Amino acid sequence: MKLYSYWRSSAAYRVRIALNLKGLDHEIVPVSLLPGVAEHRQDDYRARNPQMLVPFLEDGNFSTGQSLAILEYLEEMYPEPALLPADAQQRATVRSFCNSICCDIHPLNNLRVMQYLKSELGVSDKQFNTWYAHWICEGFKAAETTAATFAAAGPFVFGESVSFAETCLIPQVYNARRFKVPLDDYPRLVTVADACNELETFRRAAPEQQSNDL
Ligand SMILES: N[C@@H](CCC(=O)N[C@@H](CS)C(=O)NCC(=O)O)C(=O)O
Repeated sequence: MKLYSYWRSSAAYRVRIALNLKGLDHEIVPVSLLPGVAEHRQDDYRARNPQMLVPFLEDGNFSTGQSLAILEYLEEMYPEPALLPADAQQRATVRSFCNSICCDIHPLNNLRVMQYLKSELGVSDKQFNTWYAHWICEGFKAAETTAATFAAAGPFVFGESVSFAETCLIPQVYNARRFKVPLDDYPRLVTVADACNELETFRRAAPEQQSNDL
């Protein structure tokens, strides 16, 4: 299995965590998103993934982009250990939590949005940081409320076991810290993130553990 990934990509980080949790053999293929390099916009990569984004997974003859689609694919193809609960209603709750991060926070803050705001609309770094923090806080307020509701159930967002919830949350907390967004109002999210970051499977997926010379 090959995962096309960029060290600082939080969407790729989600999949790196899931691959480690499931213990799946894989090769990480670095794709530089750096302005001026932008391998993801070059013909080779575009031929592979017309969406021109990372992550992108190849598993034998099959390939797909979009981190949530990749997570669902891995769960269906390689069900053990399960990263979704057996119960349909609990699965919907986990997916709802993940979508709030992956669909309602991350897309507003990703690289091409940042580049468009800065270069096309002339937004300053300071204004951009305000924008960035705003969307994280909007999403984290809701995520914190949900996570606090389940806090008694175990060390992770939804109980005793890690699920897709942590594969999505931990990279978003990483981004928040990278952009110095204060996290004091989200104690449960921080507690879960810190607990996950102690685990070897999460540590190996962290940006600092990737090839970051690109
Ligand atoms: N919805 C996509 C988002 C992927 C995404 O935005 N990836 C970023 C890195 S985190 C990217 O490739 N950005 C390149 C760009 O914005 O030009 C997913 O979940 O995989």
